Amino acid sequence: MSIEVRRIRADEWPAVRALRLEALQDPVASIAFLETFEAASEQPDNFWQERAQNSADGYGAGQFVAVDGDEWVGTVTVLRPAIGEADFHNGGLLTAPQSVVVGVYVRSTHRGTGVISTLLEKAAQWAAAQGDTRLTLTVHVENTRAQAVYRREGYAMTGVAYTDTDGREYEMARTLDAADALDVAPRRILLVNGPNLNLLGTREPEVYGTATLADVEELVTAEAADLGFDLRAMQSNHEGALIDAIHAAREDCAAIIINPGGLTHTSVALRDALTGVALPFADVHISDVYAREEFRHHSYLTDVANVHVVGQGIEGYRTALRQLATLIA
Ligand code: CA2
Repeated sequence: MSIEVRRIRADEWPAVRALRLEALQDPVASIAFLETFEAASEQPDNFWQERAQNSADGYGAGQFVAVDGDEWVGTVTVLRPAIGEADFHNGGLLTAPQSVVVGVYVRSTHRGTGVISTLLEKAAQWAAAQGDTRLTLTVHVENTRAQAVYRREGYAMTGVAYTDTDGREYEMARTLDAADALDVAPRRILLVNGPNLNLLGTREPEVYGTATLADVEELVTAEAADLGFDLRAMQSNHEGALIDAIHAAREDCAAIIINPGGLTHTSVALRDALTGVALPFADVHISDVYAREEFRHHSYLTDVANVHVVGQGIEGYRTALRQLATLIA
């Protein structure tokens, strides 16, 4: 049996709903859930679409599924309430980053096969990769089988108990450290080129040279491969699209190389996106901006960039990548 555990995609919401409804009808598993089959089955499509969307992308929540062939046989979701948000177990506000495991389910045909262990491991890796240091869950006091599974997976009773609609629940927790994230440490780099860089090689060769954007992407892809990294390249003339790509990199990239084009000199939003995702990044400029007009001397990125390269033509991307690679190797 070869089981793959992976994060769901947003367009898989019908399968998310089907598995959830299956879990809620399972007399053994349903004890673990805080909603009823009846209530869940009445939810409209957009409820499931939103739920899948929220846990398919970004770093606020992640839902993972165990897939056997093309059948979904298990799932786990990790919720990551932000610091300052309500701590839904302890009342009060969260004061430290921590993730909460919810919605654990393995289809009866696959129980006792190690699927739960792989799912929980994936949950822990993902949470650790987001920088969380503690993973908690709650388990029904009568669900001794699940308690034993969680104990085997490194969770211990915290001594905290709650009473909710289903009765009494114990809280269990495990700590996470950087080593937990190692297996999922991405070996991918995002290359971002901003407005007008699609015109490279077509105009102003005296400033930007004759190489095209495709040449840049090819050069960086080859250099990244030599250094053991995959490269994802994107270019956009739209600030929001660049910001979305930067946010998405949080999910699966180790670092970012960016030439923000003219936005270098104007965009606080781009600066906030780059500092927000907290990935190491290189700020690259083909021309020597300091030898050009005064307005190109100021950058919103230089002081927060890990690597800053100017005036080396498109070779500057290679320089930036090599320097960046030393920081993430
Ligand atoms: O030197 C760089 O790489 C720049 O980031 C390029 C930006 C410029 O606004 C920055 O000050 C410095 C402009 C990119 C426009 O690229 C073109 C390429 C060929 C033809 C026309 C524009």
